Amino acid sequence: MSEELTIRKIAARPVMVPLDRPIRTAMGEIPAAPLVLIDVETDQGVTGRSYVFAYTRLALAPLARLVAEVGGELVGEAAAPVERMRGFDRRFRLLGWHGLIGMAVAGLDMAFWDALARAAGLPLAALLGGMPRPIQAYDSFGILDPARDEPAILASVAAGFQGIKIKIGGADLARDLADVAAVRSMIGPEVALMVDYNQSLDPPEARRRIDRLAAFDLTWVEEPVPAEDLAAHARVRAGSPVPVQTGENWWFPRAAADAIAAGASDHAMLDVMKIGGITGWLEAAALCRAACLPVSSHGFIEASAHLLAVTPTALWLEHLDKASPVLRRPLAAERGFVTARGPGLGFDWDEAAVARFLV
Ligand code: SMN
Ligand code: MG
Repeated sequence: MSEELTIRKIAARPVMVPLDRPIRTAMGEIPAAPLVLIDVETDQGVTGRSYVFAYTRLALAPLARLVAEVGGELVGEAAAPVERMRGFDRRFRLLGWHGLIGMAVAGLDMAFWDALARAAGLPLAALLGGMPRPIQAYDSFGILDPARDEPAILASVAAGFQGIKIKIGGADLARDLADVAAVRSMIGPEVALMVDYNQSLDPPEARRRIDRLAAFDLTWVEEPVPAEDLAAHARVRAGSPVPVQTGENWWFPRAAADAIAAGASDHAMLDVMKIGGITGWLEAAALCRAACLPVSSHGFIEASAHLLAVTPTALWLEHLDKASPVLRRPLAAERGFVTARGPGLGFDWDEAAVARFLV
């Protein structure tokens, strides 16, 4: 067996992927998923793949360009993610790497890990020393129109999901209460219910609303206040009758360490892109374990299923699908559980669909 994989070529393709359910949040709507599809070809014939999510179409072309430019500098280097991460830390230390740079770095990291696991003929979870195992998933909804969305929520519960998340905060407390009450009565007392404010409140308003929502037995209240304001999260959390969840906007493991130190959250919700790829997730998961924080995932179903399988304090996988239309064999939930699949991260592009959605 050869000792290393050498990067031959890195391609980045921007696509706009239609969403079954547009992502409606208190801070704006995402009608379709702007994704950059990354292919890392190696001299050994193995190709590593990943995708990153640009949130807004405005960021899509610049992100694809950045992945290609950063990738261009790596030709001839080993597809060794920990080594490459060390190189990125030097390369971008002066600029700083929140934002697009960090997204590009994370996407490349994921593709390198995919290549390594494929070269070993293993699912990523197995390469990391674990085993793919069923992870309980909650189905993730946006801001609701309760009458219109009731069939979809009932269908999720009928399909076996043991948790449902909705977004709230688009209007006043009365509307939050009405939406939460409606969903609690649709799903019954046994199914977990989470709510997500997407950073839309200030601490006093957050406490006022959470105190009233507590009657609905919520599993967590997510990002009630701006994500980077760790002190505000800590203030809301102190004495909150509902556990606070945050983390999808932690950029790299350092931000996880800062949030833990600030006592900002009862839970951790890691986004494999913003946390710094597979390498960043593993470091953040170790911090969360040491701090006894349960870890759930944010988006990126395929990679998260592998990572939660090796995360000591794994709790929930967020079932929020952005990529299925461009994947050859989309990873589906079964009776409310998602089990990672190999080889590698376990996906290949449906090239006909990619051609249709290419920007
Ligand atoms: C979310 C926000 C933006 C895009 C995707 C998902 C969200 C969540 O906060 O938790 O699902
Ligand atoms: Mg969220």
